[in-house]
Amino acid sequence: MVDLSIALGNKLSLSNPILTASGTFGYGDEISDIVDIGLYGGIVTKSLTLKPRKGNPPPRVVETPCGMINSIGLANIGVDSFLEGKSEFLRNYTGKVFVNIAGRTDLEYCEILKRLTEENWIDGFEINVSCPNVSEGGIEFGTDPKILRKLVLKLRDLTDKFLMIKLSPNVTDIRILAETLQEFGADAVSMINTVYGSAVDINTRKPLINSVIGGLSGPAIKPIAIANIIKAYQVIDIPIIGVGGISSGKDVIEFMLAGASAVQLGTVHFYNPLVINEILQFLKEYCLQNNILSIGDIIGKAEV
Ligand code: RRO
Repeated sequence: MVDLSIALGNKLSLSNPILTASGTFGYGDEISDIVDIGLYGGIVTKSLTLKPRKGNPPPRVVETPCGMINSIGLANIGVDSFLEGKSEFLRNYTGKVFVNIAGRTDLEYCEILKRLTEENWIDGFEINVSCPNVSEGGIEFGTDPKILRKLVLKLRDLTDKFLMIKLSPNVTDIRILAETLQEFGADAVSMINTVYGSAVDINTRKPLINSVIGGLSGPAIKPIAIANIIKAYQVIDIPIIGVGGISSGKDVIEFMLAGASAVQLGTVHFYNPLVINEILQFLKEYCLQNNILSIGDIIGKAEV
């Protein structure tokens, strides 16, 4: 028997360390007839804003070597429709529910959190301060430690629920931001959001993505995620949730050795939606073969 459960600090635990990454799984219901979402430790919703958003004009997704670039532009149904239309489904979900929140201002982040924090079926929040694709309310919250501190303090005041903040790799030193989050009360840090990327059609000479620059995800960014996790693990004690190009059980082990307590699967869902089955099988076999009783024992054990 292998124990795949993971405690994320003292506020909550997961039945296994695998979550869905925001933006790749909608609100869980859309995909539930294809994937057994109960197999995940939890799901992270698409970012929610106060009002619904249509997002950026197409083309807003393009395939690249070992990855994809997106510029969705925070398309989402908005907090009211989320509460009306998705709560019944998510209330009956057996894993943990993390709602990802994005705002244009501190006030907007706070307003959304206030509306959601009383809902007993929501286990925690992922605060998106790292969207590369919007002109307001994206990455600027997550690149300046002073702005980040102000936001986290306000959000911490409003909820006792699990509060994780998703950081961008598009910064000089992620350690300073991770330390800021720990100091000002975050329960966890998720990293990394997508990496700035672009692509140009050599015949039309036009960018392959309408907004020209988008966010690169998929296996191409895995080494970037691992490097950032190794750096952050050296300076913080709160759990790190690893995300960025994970496509196999082997990748999950690598992220956990680097310092991640849990991980999120994103882009892999677009080409292998049933990957969770393979990953859980691999994790159990890896633990058995290496005499690991509890998978949590490997967190941060890379000899770096
Ligand atoms: O919606 C998006 O364009 C988007 C978001 Br909110 C994000 O956080 N990361 C990303 O790559 N795309």
